[in-house]
Amino acid sequence: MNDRSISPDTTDILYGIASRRSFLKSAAAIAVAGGTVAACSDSSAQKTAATARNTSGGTTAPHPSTPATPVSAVSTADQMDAMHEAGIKAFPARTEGKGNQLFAPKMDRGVKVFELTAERVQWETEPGKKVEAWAYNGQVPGPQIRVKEADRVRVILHNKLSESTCIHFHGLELPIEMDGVPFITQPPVKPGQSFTYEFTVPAGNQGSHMYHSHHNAAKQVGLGLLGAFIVEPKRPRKVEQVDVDYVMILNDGMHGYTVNGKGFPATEPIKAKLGQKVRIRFMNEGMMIHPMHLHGMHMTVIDKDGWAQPAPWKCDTLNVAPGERWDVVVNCNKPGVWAFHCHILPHAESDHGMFGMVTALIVEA
Ligand SMILES: [Cu+2]
Repeated sequence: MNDRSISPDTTDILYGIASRRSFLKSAAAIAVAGGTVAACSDSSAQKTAATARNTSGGTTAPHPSTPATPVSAVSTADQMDAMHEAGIKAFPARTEGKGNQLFAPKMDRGVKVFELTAERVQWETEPGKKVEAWAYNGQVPGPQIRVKEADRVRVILHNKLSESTCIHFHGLELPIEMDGVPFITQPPVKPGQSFTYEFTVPAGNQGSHMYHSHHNAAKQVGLGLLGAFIVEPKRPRKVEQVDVDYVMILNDGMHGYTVNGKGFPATEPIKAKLGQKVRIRFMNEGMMIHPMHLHGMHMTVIDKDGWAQPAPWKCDTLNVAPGERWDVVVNCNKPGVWAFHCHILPHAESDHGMFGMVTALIVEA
């Protein structure tokens, strides 16, 4: 087990291991481009990088030693800007693995059957940053379950982890024996065991819900045992007739600040055409609040935890607390690439540029 992945220090969460690595790379490249290093060995690159980092305004870096050649404020600013630019230009960066993929059920005499295997995998959260994940079917977030009000559903859980686990269906109002809380409603599902959950989705319980581990959850959900459970209504309201339906799951555990299991620049942009309506289903599986801010256009809030709001209301920053789901609709009436990020700024940007909970809404003209 990679110790760092289960007990990261704050610096790793804030700056990210890969960010540091790519910082070293870009700082070395800048040094070469600027003619300050003629032939660049690893150690000289790191020295240059360390000098650049120490003068970049970071508060956690050791006190800078006096560089041989004084670095002017302009070149320091240029170095920082180059790192910021490189991050933006890399977006959306390719990484291995995609979470939250739509899960097609198998049908068994009218029952929608979803089989989930919980197991350890390696997960790339941003380019070059591989972490240990505990995942359903190899995905973080787990595959997206989408059913309809009043559907009969069977979820078969196989535990291939080294710990017991279980699944709680967060937001669904189920019979108590299907609630998925060890020692309250069921025994834990031990390593090597399986457990079958089966229920009828109650009428009126539509909306954006979640499924996740409810056993040693700070670790298990933090490592990736979570997913979206969406219940489509039998009769959709006019307000929810949209062109794009996007699930955005936030997390802040051992993988750092992530949107659908990835950190910027590996996050996925939301794409729409001018004039289209986009529904965003925010879900917070983390342990911190995340006020999500969209630039350029407002969001109309229609649902909280799957329940319709008394009347839709507007905002541009929406606080999403742990366990909450908020559904909003954006009328995409302004073309461009609009930044979309958590507004707790250390979740989104550092000296090295944007990272973590940052993505974009791209409105194509
Ligand atoms: Cu945040």
